[in-house]
Formats: sequence, C-alpha cells, structure tokens
Amino acid sequence: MDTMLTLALSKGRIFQETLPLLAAAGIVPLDDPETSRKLILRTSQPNVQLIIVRASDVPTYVEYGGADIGVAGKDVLLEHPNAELYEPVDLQIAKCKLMTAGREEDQDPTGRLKVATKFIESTKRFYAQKGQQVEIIKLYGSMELAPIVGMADVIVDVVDTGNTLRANGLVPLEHIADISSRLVVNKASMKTKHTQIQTLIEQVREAVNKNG
Ligand code: PRT
Ligand code: MG
Repeated sequence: MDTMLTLALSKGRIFQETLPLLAAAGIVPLDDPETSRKLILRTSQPNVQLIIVRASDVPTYVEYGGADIGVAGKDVLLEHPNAELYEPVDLQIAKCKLMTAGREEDQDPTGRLKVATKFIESTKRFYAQKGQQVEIIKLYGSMELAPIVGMADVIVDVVDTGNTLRANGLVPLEHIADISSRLVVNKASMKTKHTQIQTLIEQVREAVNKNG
C-alpha cells in the first residue's frame, strides 16, 4: 500500500481551476470546500487527501512538510524567495498580472513614492531594478483604497480584468510580472514518495498540455 499523499490547495479560483487537473490524475475530492467546513478532504483515492489553507500559506505548508504537494500562485511564491521547494509544473491556471496602479488623475508625488502592497518582495525587487527609492507600506488586502484616501501614491496588486481597479478610480500603470499557478513539491517527499509524486506530476503535466 502506498503512503498517504497530502495536497495543499486554497479555496476559490485555485481550487476550482485545479479540479480538472486533479481529475485527470484520477483524484476527485469527496467534499466541496465551499460548503463543507472540513479542512481535510478525502478523495476518490484513499491514499490522497487535500488540505485547505490560505493561498499565501501554501508554500509554508509544503516547505515544512505539512503537505507533500501544493498549488500556489507565482505572486505568492515570489514572496517566499528562500523557500526550499521544487516547482515542477506551470499549471497555466488562475492567470493574472502583477502590476502597479494609481489614480487616473495623474498625481505628481513630491519626494519618495509611497507604494502600498501585500507583495513586499516583488515590490522591493521591481523598484530596486529601476534604481528608484520608494517607501513601501505593508497591507493585507483592499489595496485599492490606499491611493484614494491619500495614504499611498500607487499600489502593487494582481490584476485580471482590471474591473476592481476601474471601479475604484484606479488605472493599471506598470507591468511587473505575468502570474499563473504552479505545482510545488516538498523536497524530502520527492525522494521518499518518488513514484507516487512523479506519476502525479506526469498526469497533471499531460492535462495542462492538452488544455493547450
Ligand atoms: O485569501 P488570501 O488572502 O490568502 O489570498 P488571496 O485572496 O490572494 O487568494 P485568491 O484565492 O483570491 O487568489 C489566489 C491566487 O489567484 C492569487 O495568488 C493569484 O495568483 C491568482 N489570481 C488570479 C488572482 C486574480 N487572478 C485576481 N483577479 N488573485 C487575486 N485577484 C483579485 C484582484 O486583485 C482583484 O482584487 O481579484 C480581484 C478581481 O480582479 P479584476 O482585475 O478581475 O477586477
Ligand atoms: Mg482571498
């Protein structure tokens, strides 16, 4: 009998978009995390379970062995630059762009640019590469508010349709990175559960390629 394989996923778009890829590997959750309060979901495969965690916690669970495998946005992975993880597959799901955005009425800030974001690492790297000194203000959500209330000149956030920016009088400004979700794997698990994980990787990769 194989040992238990634990997959870390977040609720919402990542869960929804990962489902068909898992199905291609013969893994179907027996519960729906949107309606169930369970944080551990059994699957059609008795030796595969899913754990439901915050999107930003997926790399941590996988690095520390709380899960063998996870699905995380590249935006989240970029905030964990020292995480010891394998990143074998770009799943091409939950695509968006990491961008700067600001008020439509172009404000000319005097002094250092104030940037509000939850993406501290990517923001530091982006402005450092431009050689621009900025003041970074750490937020955990609703970044769009910061320029409106005059707390920051710009934000760094992920953008898909841009509707959220527009609804708040903001416009996308500079493109920082194209984002998609990645399969990540714990390094020790890759050795101890090699066959099981390698099979899953190959099945998922094939499903991704079929999606074009
Ligand atoms: O809940 P938690 O704070 O832990 O994380 P989260 O809210 O970032 O998680 P979730 O489930 O919303 O997003 C998971 C991953 O999906 C992110 O890490 C990204 O890699 C990816 N993704 C893809 C997105 C979007 N598209 C996206 N549009 N993540 C967030 N958004 C936000 C966007 O910032 C805006 O507020 O969704 C809103 C709608 O976007 P627009 O541009 O279509 O209006
Ligand atoms: Mg969320």
